[in-house]
Amino acid sequence: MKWIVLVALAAASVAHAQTQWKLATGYRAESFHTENIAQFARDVERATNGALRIEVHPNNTLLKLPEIPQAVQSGQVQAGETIMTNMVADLPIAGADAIPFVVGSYTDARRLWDLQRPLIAKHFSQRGLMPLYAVPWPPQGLFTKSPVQSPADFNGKRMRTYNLSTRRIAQMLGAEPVDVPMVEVNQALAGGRIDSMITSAITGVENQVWGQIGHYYTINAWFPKNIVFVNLKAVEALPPAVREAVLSAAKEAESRGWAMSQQVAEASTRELELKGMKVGRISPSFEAELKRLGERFSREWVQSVGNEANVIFVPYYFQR
Ligand code: PCA
Repeated sequence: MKWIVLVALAAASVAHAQTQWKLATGYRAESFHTENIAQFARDVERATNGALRIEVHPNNTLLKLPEIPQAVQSGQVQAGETIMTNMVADLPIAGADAIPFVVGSYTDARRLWDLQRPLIAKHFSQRGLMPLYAVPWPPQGLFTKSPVQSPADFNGKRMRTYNLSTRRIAQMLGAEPVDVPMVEVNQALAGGRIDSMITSAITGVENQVWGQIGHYYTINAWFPKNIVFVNLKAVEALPPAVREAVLSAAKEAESRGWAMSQQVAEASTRELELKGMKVGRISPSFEAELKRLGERFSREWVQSVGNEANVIFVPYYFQR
């Protein structure tokens, strides 16, 4: 009996020395974002000699993508990843990177993130969260079953959306928004539930959309970012050296992730073409119409955010 108690005590003290975090994401393990997270977790484990282990749960297995921020906030899991624009209802400033045609390159995306980050950190900390790093998806392009010439071609058609921001854009185009998680796009297409979508080339590749969708227009509409974050109390509970190791691995994950995104952007657009899709530009008149829609979206967004929008966009345009 005594032995059993001793063994149990020893096991408890080992468990105490090693902290285990669960990190939930809604994207597939093979997704470049998730591969980057897995590398981050390995880096943390190595740098801390196993004092902190981060267990990655991809593909909506532990939590569905939209539930992740709340679950990390409540401490149900210690860490998570979401697409920042998913948080726009609760945190309007997070929607800054889904405003169409504001960010046109990775350099712009970087400048936007540098300006956004302090505000995001402030709002996250008010919610008991801490951002670790953010990585953009490749630019958002337009996938359509049939060729499109103007917003009229979306009338009565169903457009796949992935959050509030994309839903509003679909409505502005006159399409019916249909929410489909990223990992179910292929099924939705096969089931005839969607006719078009705005997302990255890599999302088209991951879902092998070429069987169902013929056209990809490189409209470069926006560069949404995924953000990896952690429960503030969980960070504060770490010994200082371990905390430092997390922050330094996060910094590396951020620069590695941006490089991956850029590399993936080119490779996946080529891949769509290789699979026989028509990849190209939209007509200048359609582009002009889309830009007007973008401006309308941006006015609505600024109204929903208020003054903080200026904190980001005054310097963003001023430094250009
Ligand atoms: N892929 C994700 C989000 C943005 C992107 O490029 C999706 O389609 O859900």
